[in-house]
Amino acid sequence: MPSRLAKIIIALTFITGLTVVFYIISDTFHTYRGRKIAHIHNCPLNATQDTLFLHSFDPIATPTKPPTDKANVLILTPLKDASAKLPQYFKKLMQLTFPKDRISLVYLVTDSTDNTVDLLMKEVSSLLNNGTYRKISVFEKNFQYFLQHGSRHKFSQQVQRRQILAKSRNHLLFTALTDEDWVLWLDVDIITYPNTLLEDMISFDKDVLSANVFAREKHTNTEYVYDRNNFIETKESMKFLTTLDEDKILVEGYPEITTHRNYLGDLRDIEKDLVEIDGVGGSCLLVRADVHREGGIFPTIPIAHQIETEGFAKLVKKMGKGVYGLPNYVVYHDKT
Ligand SMILES: Nc1nc2c(ncn2[C@@H]2O[C@H](COP(=O)(O)OP(=O)(O)OP(=O)(O)O)[C@@H](O)[C@H]2O)c(=O)[nH]1
Ligand SMILES: [Mg+2]
Repeated sequence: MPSRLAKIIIALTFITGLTVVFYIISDTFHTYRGRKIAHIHNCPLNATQDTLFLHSFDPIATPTKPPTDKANVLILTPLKDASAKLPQYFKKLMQLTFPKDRISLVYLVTDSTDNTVDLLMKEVSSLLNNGTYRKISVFEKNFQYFLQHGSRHKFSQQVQRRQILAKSRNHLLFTALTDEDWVLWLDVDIITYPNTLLEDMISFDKDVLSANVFAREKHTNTEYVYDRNNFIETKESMKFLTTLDEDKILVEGYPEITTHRNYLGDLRDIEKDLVEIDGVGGSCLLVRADVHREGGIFPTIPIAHQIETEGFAKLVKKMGKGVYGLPNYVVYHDKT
């Protein structure tokens, strides 16, 4: 039988052993829990050695560039009172050579007083017989914005018209964009373009890229520059901008304002495939989808005196994105 002293020594040894084991377990557990909680609640933007471990919790994968032959494209077209233009738009769209199973098509119709929605549904149904698109969706929303007949091109209407168009583009974008790699903004009245439009524009691999938009006179077939929102600032235009009140909004193509800018349209036939530009139109505009995800939207209030698509260009340039135009890659706007 152990003596009383021996019993006390055995008991003390057992208790000390238990304490040490508990300490080791609790320290490990505490440290693990501490890290996990700290990482989840205080996730630093730039990973350091210490925090690399937490990135296994990050559900957003590091973007990797898909090869061109795997890229998915979202084609977005806002629509209003567009029934007269839809047949030609879809006829042309079906001729695109880009694989249909990597094309998503999404439409937003707002404040239409004609049968745009009905006709759109018919066109979309016949598209479904033409090949398997990745996704086709149609949305409708009303802003209660109705212009008087014939006043769409009036200078006095332009700021409000473009603000509503900016809202429409933003709603369309936020509703439509999921996992696509590229977004092509294509207006319903762009009636002629190469069938290889998507392959051609994607191959330049730019953040934002606009085609050169022209129109043809009906009788003479003479071509003229249509979209002056694809512009390039000059020394004079930059000086002019400094004279404006902060909230002044500029629009192009109106004799009421001389902005002193150069236009992509006037650079047609120069010996360059690509030029950097400062404003863009949305008629035929390819955007790397991450540019939108990172904050590239269509401003309804002026950014550097521009809203909607030109405001988008100003905004994304401030974000450090590259904005380019294709002087020799011409698409045609319907003669309105
Ligand atoms: N959802 C929506 N789409 C619109 C609205 N206004 C125009 N659109 C569409 O947006 C695209 C560009 O509009 P346009 O009216 O052609 O703009 P624009 O090219 O500056 O003007 P035009 O020179 O008259 O062609 C087209 O696909 C139109 O159908 C609007 O208020 N809401
Ligand atoms: Mg148009």
